[in-house]
Amino acid sequence: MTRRSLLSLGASVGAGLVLRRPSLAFQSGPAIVQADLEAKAGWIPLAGRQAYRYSYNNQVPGPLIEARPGDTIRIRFTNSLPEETNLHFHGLHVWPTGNADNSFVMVAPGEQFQYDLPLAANHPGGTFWIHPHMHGAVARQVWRGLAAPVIIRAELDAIPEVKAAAEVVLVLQDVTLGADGVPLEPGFMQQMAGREGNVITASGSVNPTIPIQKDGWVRLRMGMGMMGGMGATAGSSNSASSTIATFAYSGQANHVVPLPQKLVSVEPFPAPSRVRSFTLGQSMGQGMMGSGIGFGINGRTFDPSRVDTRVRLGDVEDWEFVNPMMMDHPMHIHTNAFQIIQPDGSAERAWRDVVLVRAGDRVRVRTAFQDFTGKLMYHCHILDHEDLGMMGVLEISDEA
Ligand SMILES: [Cu+2]
Repeated sequence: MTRRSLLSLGASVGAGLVLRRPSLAFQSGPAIVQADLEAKAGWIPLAGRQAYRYSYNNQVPGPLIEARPGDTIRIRFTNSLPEETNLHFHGLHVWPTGNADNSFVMVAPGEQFQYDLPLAANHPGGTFWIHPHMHGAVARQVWRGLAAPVIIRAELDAIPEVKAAAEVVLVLQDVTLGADGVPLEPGFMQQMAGREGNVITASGSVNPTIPIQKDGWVRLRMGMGMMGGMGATAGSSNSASSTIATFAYSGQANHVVPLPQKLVSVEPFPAPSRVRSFTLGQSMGQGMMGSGIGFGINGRTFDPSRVDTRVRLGDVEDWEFVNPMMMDHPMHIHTNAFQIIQPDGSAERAWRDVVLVRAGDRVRVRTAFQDFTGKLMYHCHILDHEDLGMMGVLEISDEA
């Protein structure tokens, strides 16, 4: 690669793609992290043309929200879309009720809603994201562009070797535009398979170039949009590869930093008090297509007025997702992270908020219903499947 091409590639980096290094200026006490988010429809450049998108603050993806344990995230949300929407805070361990991560809230067009999310002092660090959770419209709204990254900085970020790395947030999104620049809605068969776009962006750009220092470390944080493309097991584009982003050397690190010897420890849960089984499948009922066929869990299509699973605050349970279908389903549980039970019966020492359950397979996860009571959701994160009804309501209460 010539110097000239390197320079021109360097100039193509999207604004804000490379974050500053996590600074030490983080020693002050808890704060209120306040942001104004406006969901709106409009024309935004995408892959060299104008595209009709839904955005937060005219940006696709939306602005990064960054907080620390103990902080309160306060979002003054305005819905300027021509339809109802709301916000879900994917992966955060916060109240699922009131004006926190409450997926039952619906914000009408022209309305405002203030979200308040107090983060506990022991909230884990990580990369999370905001997306709408408007049942029946989630896939379309995310497809049109609604997603924003959230970073919680905690003990992992304080490890010197981690702190020394340059940090890059890659929000991965895909969409297919029609000739008029409006995102194309897929047909029913594509919804069954999980829609896949032919334009793939990383933090809003097609194949952006990310400068990295020679001998330096880069820490990638990725937020995945549709979670589609894992849906079909046959005849899909899974076998095709696409370049999502390109790294190019730019400068030299002053000195070589070693990899950290240890990251953060993840403690195993105590033994579960109960094992539940969730079978993923098609179900009769009020399918979104009006055909009477929907997707469901344990034979039931999502109904926001029904509680499917009742658990007790503080309990540890194993949940087994059974997938007899011919397609994969990445399963997501709101509010409480989980650990995957491995073939030898031990719990993986890692926190997850989504687990991929492959066609014909079953996966067991272990979770604890900690800190928060209320109703929340668990669902397939192929958003078309969620919209088709592969979602249930969990109620956590402090009674038996
Ligand atoms: Cu699914």
